[in-house]
Amino acid sequence: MFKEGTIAAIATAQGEAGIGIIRISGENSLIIVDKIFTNEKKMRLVKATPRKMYYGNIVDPEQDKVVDEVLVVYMKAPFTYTKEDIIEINCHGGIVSIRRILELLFRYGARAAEPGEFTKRAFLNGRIDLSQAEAVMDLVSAKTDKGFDVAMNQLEGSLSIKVKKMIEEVVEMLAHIEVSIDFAEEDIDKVTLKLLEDKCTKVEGELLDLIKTAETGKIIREGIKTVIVGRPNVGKSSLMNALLKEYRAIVTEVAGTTRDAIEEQLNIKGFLLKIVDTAGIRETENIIEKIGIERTKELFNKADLILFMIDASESLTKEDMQIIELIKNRKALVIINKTDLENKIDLFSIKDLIAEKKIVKTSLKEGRGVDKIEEYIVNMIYEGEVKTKENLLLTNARHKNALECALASIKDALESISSEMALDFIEIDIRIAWECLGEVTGETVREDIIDQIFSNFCVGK
Ligand SMILES: Nc1nc2c(ncn2[C@@H]2O[C@H](COP(=O)(O)OP(=O)(O)OP(=O)(O)O)[C@@H](O)[C@H]2O)c(=O)[nH]1
Ligand SMILES: [Mg+2]
Repeated sequence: MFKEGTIAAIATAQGEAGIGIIRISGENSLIIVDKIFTNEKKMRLVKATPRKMYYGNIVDPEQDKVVDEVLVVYMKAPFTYTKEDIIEINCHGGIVSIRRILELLFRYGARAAEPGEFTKRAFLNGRIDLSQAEAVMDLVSAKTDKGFDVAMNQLEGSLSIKVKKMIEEVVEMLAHIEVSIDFAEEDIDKVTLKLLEDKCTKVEGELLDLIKTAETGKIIREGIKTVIVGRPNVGKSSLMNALLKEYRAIVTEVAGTTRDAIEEQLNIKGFLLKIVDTAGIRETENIIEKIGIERTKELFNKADLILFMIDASESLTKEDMQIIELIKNRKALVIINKTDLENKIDLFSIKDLIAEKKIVKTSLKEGRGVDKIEEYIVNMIYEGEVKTKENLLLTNARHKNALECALASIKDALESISSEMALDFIEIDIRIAWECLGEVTGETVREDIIDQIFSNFCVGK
């Protein structure tokens, strides 16, 4: 799990830029960079004062050639991101300078950092726990303010503190049970079933509160996957364009205009919406259109939200009925478009068909109703949200699974308690709850899982 060595990688984004930063971490950082750094005073970097920036050149000693003009800063272990010695080289942005400096670093003993290896070291060296390390990745990839704020909160330890408190409560129970079993004969304050029941009920409540936030949390982190579906020509692409406020998808009066799915991301009042405009669903012999419709069906199955559009100027068709059948158990909004034309739709019969689903009427031609759709989406997100003062939301499926596993074990324990089982029996359930909770912070998580989590990071983070 822990790979030795001094690692180096570009820490800034690749491409043309004012500066690029190369980060080096590990016990040989100073020795390695000292070999390729020089300045007017012929200073030795091994004598550098920590956290002070030094101006100079990176040189290729074999060719006695200046590679780039740089600023170098040394940060001394353990007060660094990884708790190891770190050096950052600020060079000119652009791929050539960075590549050349990295090659020199590799020549003199560093190796290329794996994805997420800096943050992994911060975790393995005990500076942050696993949920905080995961928050680092969320911060970097956040697309909205809300997503960033929630990740920042997690990095600061809001989730860790909460979970650690539950771990403490669980460990306390385990210790009390063990003492009571081991010293059954002695006159000590033994655990009672009542006491265990109270404590387990408390933890159960805390777990439930946290798990409740997961739905909103997922949406904030990953965005809402939304698809626009409907028959050809009802105005799906027109809606896509209206939401994006740009002419993105081709709109024509020809049925079957959109053949391939068009995916875009947009920000609705701080929330990320991943929206797909699809090929209209109908029977067709056209091979391209057929493939497009198959795609639509796939996207439909994966969506968090379906925007189902019908045409007010035509009565419902067989295709409409098929889609109505498909959205029955899904989160969906029904959009009746083209309300500027003569109405051919019987609203009452539709209401019967779609039961409790909301309906919004639009005329995209006249620009009416799009704000209602946006409002519906934002309300839908807030519906699931438990109001928390702090931005503490479960955004990560891994955390949610671990907490659900802890909850199930606590429920088992409560059941054993109510049927007055032996203490060692109850202890087993509580121990499993402890293991599940520890997966969130990384205390009890398996090595291969840790490796897998960090492999999703970007290089240099
Ligand atoms: N009268 C009227 N026409 C509309 C409205 N919305 C869209 N249209 C027109 O309807 C036609 C089809 O619109 P699109 O947005 O291409 O429809 P689509 O559902 O994407 O169609 P396909 O890609 O073929 O499945 C175009 O000529 C639009 O200008 C509306 O509210 N009222
Ligand atoms: Mg279209």
